[in-house]
Amino acid sequence: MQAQEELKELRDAILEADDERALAATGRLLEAGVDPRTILDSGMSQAMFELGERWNRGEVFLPEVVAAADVFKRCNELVEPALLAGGRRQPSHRVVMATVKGDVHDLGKNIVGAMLRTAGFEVHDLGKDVPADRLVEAVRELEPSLVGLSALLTTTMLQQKAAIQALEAAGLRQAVRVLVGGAPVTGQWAAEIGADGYAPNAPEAVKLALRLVEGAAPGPGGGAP
Ligand code: B12
Repeated sequence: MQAQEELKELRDAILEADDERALAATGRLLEAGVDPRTILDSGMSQAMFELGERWNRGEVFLPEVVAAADVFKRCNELVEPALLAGGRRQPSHRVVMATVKGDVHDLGKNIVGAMLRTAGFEVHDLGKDVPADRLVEAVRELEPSLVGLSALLTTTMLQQKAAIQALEAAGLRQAVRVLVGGAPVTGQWAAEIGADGYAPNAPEAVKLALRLVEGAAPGPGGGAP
């Protein structure tokens, strides 16, 4: 099978929440030497995007989405080691990633974290549904160069603002660059809440992160910006 057909097979299998087929397609794509980023972007993420469209049209319901997200995670377990194996491994800047409070969507955050790791960042993932005070605590302790905040709901986008305000209140805002992302997030929103940048997807997030830390020396605290 050609890579394009195999990617379609992967998308179809995720949409049908058929884990056996999805894992087999992922395995074949990796064996064929297809770039793991292509598998993530053109295969797995596209399937979730299509699923969202179907959800909007009322063609699928929550249980189907839960099942597909589960298959996505299992495929990601195969892809992530391949992604990391191809990445740069030198010590670099530290990043703290989190999905904000009230939000349990973590597939996109995980991809961004994995791609940052391949670009040489040291990523500390706080998980999902992370309250601002836990983020503040982690920033104080880990002294990262960057913070990445993911939000997938229009309601939880507000928590990105709350997190930035909490960093400000703790006197830590100047010490880190804050990146925001997630399907409903825009550059305009990022500017409005005083974030340092927004990226629409993982490859762009890596470019942005590299740009933001450019010129800052990596150090024990992950490099001060
Ligand atoms: C999968 C999914 C779920 C899964 C999540 C599983 C998981 N472990 O993540 C489950 C079933 C749990 C779920 C639950 C809900 N969901 Co939901 N979900 C989705 C769906 C279909 C796909 C999201 C996804 O994983 N996409 C694939 C990943 C790879 O893409 P991504 O997350 O956008 O990430 C990329 C970029 O955004 C960016 N990025 C992401 N984070 C970051 C961070 C930084 C710093 C940067 C720079 C970039 C970046 O890079 C990523 C990689 O390229 C979306 C539809 C959609 N179009 O987004 C709805 C969607 C987000 N959900 C929606 C809703 C309503 C819900 C529920 C409220 C449903 C309910 N009634 O319970 C709950 C909310 C639960 C909660 N409190 O969070 C709505 C949101 C509507 C809105 N405007 O607010 C959507 C849009 C679907 C719809 N009907 O329109 N959901």
